[in-house]
Order: sequence, then structure tokens, then C-alpha cells
Amino acid sequence: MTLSLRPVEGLLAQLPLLQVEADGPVVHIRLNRPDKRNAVSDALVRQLQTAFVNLPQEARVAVLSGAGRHFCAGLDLSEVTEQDVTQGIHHSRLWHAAFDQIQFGPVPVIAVLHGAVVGGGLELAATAHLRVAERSAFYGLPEGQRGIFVGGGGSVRIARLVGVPRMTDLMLTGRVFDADEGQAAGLSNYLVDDGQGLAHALSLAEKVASNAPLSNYAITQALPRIVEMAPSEGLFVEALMSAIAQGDEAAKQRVRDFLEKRAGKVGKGGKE
Ligand code: 1HE
Repeated sequence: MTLSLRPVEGLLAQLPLLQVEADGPVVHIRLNRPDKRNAVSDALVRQLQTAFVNLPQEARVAVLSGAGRHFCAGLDLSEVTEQDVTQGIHHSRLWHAAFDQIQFGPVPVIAVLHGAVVGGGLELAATAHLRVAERSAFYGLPEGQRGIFVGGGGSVRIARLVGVPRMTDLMLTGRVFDADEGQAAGLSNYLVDDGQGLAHALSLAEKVASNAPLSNYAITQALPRIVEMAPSEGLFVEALMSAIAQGDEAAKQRVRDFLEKRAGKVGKGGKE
């Protein structure tokens, strides 16, 4: 199926720093501040939060990308110079709330990465459940050079993606990973040619959207929590989650479809 994305109406159309379009279950949210390399101002954080709280009812998956030559240049540095310590804490907590809404919202999120994916831009990318990178993508955490620290959840999410030693290297030395190094480090799941990222993400989005919603919810919400639990608690929660998913009519129908030869085999796509 070829998607035909169209601008959404209503609240999501009134967020000037984002462009939101959709086709049925697939929503595409694009950071739309290319003149400032999609630097994340307070207004942009709030608009992201609003968008992910107010996804269309029929949304089953969201794709997140950036307009212009870069995904995101991170924190809008023009807004930090006057902040005192207390404001700095509230600022970081604002990002946490917005980014939690992306990671722990109702639908899986696929990010399309190109050009700069740096600082808070990498923290934003790390909220997604899947990442598709284009060859132009490069990754850095220049917080060390700017005299600050990650504040958008990076020490939790990026450290889990690439490990503390790699994150320490990026932050202490200002090292920049190119797209190949990012892929090898686990920053992207897919690496595609320049200009192909959105199409690739949209085709993944269609597959993800065709899964049973409760399976997707378990994968994106239960899995990252279970992995943080002690094994015994994790196994207990896994048993509950699997029973809940299995008890859903959508699961029963899918299993019947396979047993009655109406569903595709593993690795062979859909119905043969
Ligand atoms: C910005 C920002 C920004 C660009 N805040 N205004 N992030 C950084 O340290 C990254 C800083 N940015 C860069 O290194 C470069 O801009 C890029 C490599 C991303 C892109 O380079 P380029 O040549 O395409 O663009 P440019 O000419 O550097 O920037 C174009 C404009 O965007 C320019 O403004 P103009 O008014 O002079 O046109 C830049 O000032 C502006 N711009 N990046 C504000 N980040 C929750 S804690 C998170 C902590 C962090 O994220 S620290 C990392 C911050």
C-alpha cells in the first residue's frame, strides 16, 4: 500500500514548529524549524508534548523526522544563558515529561535521522522505538564542550542504547560518530541512502501498524520496563503481559489465521 499523507486538521495543525500529516494509522510529525537546524526551544518541547498527547484516535504508529538538512541540533542554546539553577532543573524536567510522552505514549515511534543528531537531538532520537538513519547522519554529545550536561533523558536512554563507555567518550572528548559508526554502536536500526529515510520509515510504519495494537503496546511499554526489573519480577510481569496479549481477540484471530493457512510464514511476508 502506498501512503498518501495529508496535513491533519484541528489542534495538531496549530503547532507552528511542527508539521503533522497522517494517513489512517500512520502519523508523521516533522520538526519544522530548519533555519535553526530544528534546535529545541521551550516552545518546541511543549509542542512535541502536545502533539504526542493529542495523536489522532486512529493513529497506530508515529514517524518523527526533521525538516531541512539536519534532524536536530539539540537544545536551543540561545535560551539557556539566563537560566539559574532552579530554572535549569524545571527545564530539564519539562524535557523529561515531553520525551516520556513520546517513549511511553500510545503508539510505537520511528525516527528518521539525517545530518546533525546532536545533544538534545540525540536525546530526542533515543525516545523513539526504532531509528532509521540516512548516510548523512552524524551523532555527537557536545554538552561537555558547552559546559553543560545532558538534560533530556540522555543519561538514561542514550546510555542504554550505546553503553556508558561510548557515551562517556562522546561527552568527554567531543567525538562524533558518522552514520556507520552510529549504526555499529546501536544508534540506528536501519541505515539507508540519503533521501530514503522517510520512505523506509513509512514502509516500516505500515508493517508496525498491521500488528495487533496490544502486541505493539507490550513491546514498547512492557519490554523496556521488564528489562529494568530483577529477573524474578521481570518474569512475573512477562507472564501477565503475555497472558493479557494472548487473551485479546486480535491475537486469537491471528493464531487461527496461521493454523488455517491464511497467514504468512516467518520471513515470507503476508498471506501467500
Ligand atoms: C542554533 C543551534 C542550537 C544551530 N541552538 N541555535 N547543540 C549544539 O551544540 C549544536 C550547535 N550547532 C551546530 O554545531 C551546527 O549548527 C550544526 C552542525 C547543527 C549545523 O551546522 P550548519 O552549518 O548547517 O548551521 P549553522 O550555520 O551553524 O546554524 C544555522 C543557524 O541555526 C544559526 O543561526 P543564525 O541566526 O546565525 O542563522 C545557528 O546559530 C542556529 N543554531 N544550532 C540555537 N543548538 C536538554 S539538554 C540538551 C543539551 C544539548 O543539546 S547541548 C548541544 C547543543
